[in-house]
Amino acid sequence: MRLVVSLIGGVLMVALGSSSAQALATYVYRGDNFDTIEDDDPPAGSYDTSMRVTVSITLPTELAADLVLESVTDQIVAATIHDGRRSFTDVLATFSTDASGAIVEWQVGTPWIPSPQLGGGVFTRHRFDPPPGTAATSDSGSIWLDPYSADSARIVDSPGTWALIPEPATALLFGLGLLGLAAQRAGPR
Ligand SMILES: [Ca+2]
Repeated sequence: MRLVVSLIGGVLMVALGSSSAQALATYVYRGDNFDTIEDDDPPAGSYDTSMRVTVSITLPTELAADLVLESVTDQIVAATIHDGRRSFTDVLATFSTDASGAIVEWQVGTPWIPSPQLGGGVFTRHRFDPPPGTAATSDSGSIWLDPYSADSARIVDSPGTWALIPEPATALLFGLGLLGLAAQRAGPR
């Protein structure tokens, strides 16, 4: 059994080594809670101040350094944007990054969904517009009916945070590889 575990671990380590160049990069956004709610009836239900915009975007590689409002929409491997009530997988994303590749500006959202169907969308934006240093920041979710009836939620001037998380499959392989190594070291001398 120990030998089998060691062999599996070794194979996984080799697989990890050969595929690391293609490791995916997933960026996760957590907005701050909405502070402004508008509620009509219809639509049924309401946003509330426990809700927020959250985003997950998986790209083929980590973002390059020093991007300036660069669209990555065409590179998205998988994405979800959620406003507390609805989730969407059709996502538009534009980023600026600093010298270390960290996200410093963004415009991320769903394409606008037109009325008279259940329309609306989700949006997070943190962007520095001229004059330099002037931040325009807002997160919002909305559900629209035609005509003139809408639920919406937003928070202004309170940007959330982005985090780069390990691609799950890669992390799993890495963990199994470490287990294999540990089993080898614990084996008979
Ligand atoms: Ca409502």
